[in-house]
Order: sequence, then structure tokens, then C-alpha cells
Amino acid sequence: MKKALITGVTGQDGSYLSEFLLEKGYDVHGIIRRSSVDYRERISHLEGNPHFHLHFGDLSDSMSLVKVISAVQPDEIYNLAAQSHVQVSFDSPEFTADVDATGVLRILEAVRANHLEKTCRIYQASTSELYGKVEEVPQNENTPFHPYSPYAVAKLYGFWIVKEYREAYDMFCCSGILFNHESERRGETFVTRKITLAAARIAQGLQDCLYLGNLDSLRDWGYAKDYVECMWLILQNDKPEDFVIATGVQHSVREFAYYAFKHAGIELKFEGEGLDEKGICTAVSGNAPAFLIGKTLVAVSEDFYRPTDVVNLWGDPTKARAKLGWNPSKTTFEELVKLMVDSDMAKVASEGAAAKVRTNLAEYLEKGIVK
Ligand code: NAP
Ligand code: F7E
Repeated sequence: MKKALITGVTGQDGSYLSEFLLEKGYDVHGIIRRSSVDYRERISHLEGNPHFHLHFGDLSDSMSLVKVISAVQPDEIYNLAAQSHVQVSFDSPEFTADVDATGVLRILEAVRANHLEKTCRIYQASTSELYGKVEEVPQNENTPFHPYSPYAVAKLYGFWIVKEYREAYDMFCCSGILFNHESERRGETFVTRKITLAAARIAQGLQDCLYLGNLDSLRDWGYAKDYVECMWLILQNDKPEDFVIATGVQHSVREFAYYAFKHAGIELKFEGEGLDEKGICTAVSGNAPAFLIGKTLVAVSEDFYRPTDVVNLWGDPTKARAKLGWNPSKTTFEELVKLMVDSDMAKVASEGAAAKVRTNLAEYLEKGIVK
């Protein structure tokens, strides 16, 4: 039985990759960090599976990595752990560099320290953010990099150190240059999830307005569940190579918001420009309340502008399609938006129902109906 070690196992991609590898018959080991609150929501359904194991470790702690790799003796390592939020990297640039740049080096060195460099294959979670202030569209494996945030600069080091170890020590280590990929499990502060959650809350009368930053920003958004298959395919390839993983289709943040609200039963019309742009409700359908009509439901706030923003990401997945046989069009943009909104509509409804039970209970207690 093959053994895989996943860093970042509690994250969006780590959870899908764990499921994918378990289905492929792997023994899956994940590295987790200690936290004062329970954050294992995305993998809690896997705990108890005899082929799923968790180990404490941290990408900023070399010794912990050496020890976990020594204990597991993995055939494949998927390095997904990172401070992955671009905006946060402006607030915590040093931490981001330590984990996203030096952390990659620590993994590579831990593999060498355990004498596994000839047997263990390593996948590095690289990113379309490397193209940053883009120099051509669409972007492929030969497009020049121009990182445009502390996150992207740190990830650029990760990309180059992987390439260096591949050439210097003949290691099977590669980077997947992944464009944005989203899902029902996406962190709630990334723009897609922020939008689908807000659309669900507004449609259920629990939020008044959604504040966003740059609505013109363009992204090539795919489905995370489809992308983890490609991480695995990259490590099954005959030789270690880097691949762009993308859908080849581009949309703006405004379009994502338009379709998400539409699917939640709210028709939006965008008016104005820059900070004055607004998304106004023109019609409702389904269970969305009629009082929303005429109201501003999306507004722009400077708080969500970045010091430097990446605004034109559009990937060319030709190489992955040709060499790995990967299908970039498995889940379309419309399907992605729909599945995220459906999931958040259900989540908000169940939270709303639980809140209502709590309110009723409080009222009954106060009135002495329930003691
Ligand atoms: P995510 O949901 O933010 O998950 C990040 C994971 O990294 C979490 O499990 C987190 O653990 C872990 N982590 C953070 N700092 C760590 C540290 N010091 N030591 C050990 N673990 C640490 O990210 P994702 O969306 O799944 O992305 C996975 C990887 O792909 C990341 O490297 C990201 O930069 C890269 N990437 C993502 C996208 C995308 O669109 N999703 C695109 C390109 C590249 P906690 O739960 O303890 O915080
Ligand atoms: O922003 C704009 C924002 O935070 C997308 C990470 O997984 O993908 C992700 O990074 C765009 C940006 O993702 C808001 O300015 C507007 O232009 O969802 P995001 P990201 O920065 O593209 C890459 C490939 C990674 O590697 C990263 O790990 O949307 N935007 N208004 C907003 N963004 C956020 N977060 N919040 C807003 O209110």
C-alpha cells in the first residue's frame, strides 16, 4: 500500500485530496497544527478511517518535519500547507515568507535528511499568483513571472527551490501552478465564498448588504475537487515536470456576484463606477423576500482594496490536458457557482433554524413556559 503525506490536510485542498487518495487505496498521513479551537471540520468525517492518520507538525519547525517524515516513510508528499490568503500576506509578510517560502525548503531538506530523495515524490502547491502583474494572457508554463504580493514572492521562492532540488539532487519534485479553485469548503474570506455566503444570508433576510473590493478583477475559477486529481496525476507522470492547472475560462468578481445572487433568487443590476458602484436588486424569485427589490445589496468598500492587486488571471491548461489527460472542463463556472450557493443556502437555513430554536427557548424560559 502506497503512503502519502499531506501538509495542509485541514485546508480546502487537503481535505479533498485525502478523500481522493483514500479512494485510490493509499494510506494517508496528514500534518496538523495545535489550535485552541477545533478547526478539523473539513476532515472530521475521515477520522476513524484506519488508513487516515494525523501527526502534529508545523512548516516553521524543521525538526517536526524530519520526525514525521521519518515515522511515515512516505512514497509521495503533497505540500499544501501555506498562509494562503493574499490580503493577509500584506499584514503578516514575514510569517508568510517563513511558511510559504522557507517551509518548502524545510520539506525538501527533511526528505534528504531521511535519505528518501530517490524514492519519495514531492508535489508543491504553486500558484497563478506567480504571474501577478501579468505579462501575457492567457498564462502557460512559459509565461514570465511577475509576483505582485508578499504571498506571491514567497511562493516564487518555493517554485524555484523545488526546481533547484530537482536539478541539483535529481529529486522527483514538481510544482502545480494552480489557478483559483473554489468549493463548498473554501475559506469564508476568499471572494467567492464571501459572495455565496452573503447571497444566501441576504436571500434569507439575515444580512443587509455585501461589501466587496475590486469588482473588475478577473479570475480563472475551477472546482477544487477536480484540481486535486491533477495534483496526483502530476506525481504519476514519467518525469518530474511543472504544470499549469486551470479551466481556460475567465470571469470577473462582478460576474461571480451576479450569478451567485441570481441563483439565490435575486436579480442584480450594477450601476456606477469604482467606489460608487452598487448592485441593486431589480427582481426576486423563489423564496427571496420581495422587500429586497430596489435595495442596494452589493457595495464597494476601500477596506477590501489591496496595495497591489492581481487583476487578469487566465490559465492555459493545454499541457495538463495533453500530457496528463486531465479534463479542465469537468465542472463549469455556472455549476461551480450553483453548487457553492446551494451549499450555503442549506448552511444558512440550518443556522437560522438553530438560532430560531434558541430565541424561542429564551422567550419560553423568560415567560416561564419552559423551566
Ligand atoms: P487553505 O484552505 O488556506 O489551507 C491551508 C492549510 O495550510 C491549512 O491546513 C493550514 O492549517 C495549513 N497551514 C498553514 N500554515 C501552516 C504551518 N505553519 N504549518 C503547517 N500547516 C500550516 O488553502 P487551500 O485553498 O487548501 O490551498 C492549498 C495550497 O494551495 C496552499 O499552499 C495555497 O497557497 C495553494 N494554492 C491555492 C489555490 C486556491 O485557489 N485554493 C490556488 C493556488 C495555490 P490550519 O488549518 O491549521 O490553519
Ligand atoms: O481574491 C478581489 C481581490 O482572495 C480574488 C488564494 O487561494 O487564489 C487565491 O488568491 C480577487 C482579488 O483570491 C474582495 O482583490 C474583491 O483580485 O478570493 P481572493 P486570490 O487573491 O486570487 C490564488 C491562486 C492563491 O494562490 C491564493 O492562495 O477578488 N476581491 N473584493 C476580493 N477578495 C477578497 N478576498 N475579498 C473581497 O471582499
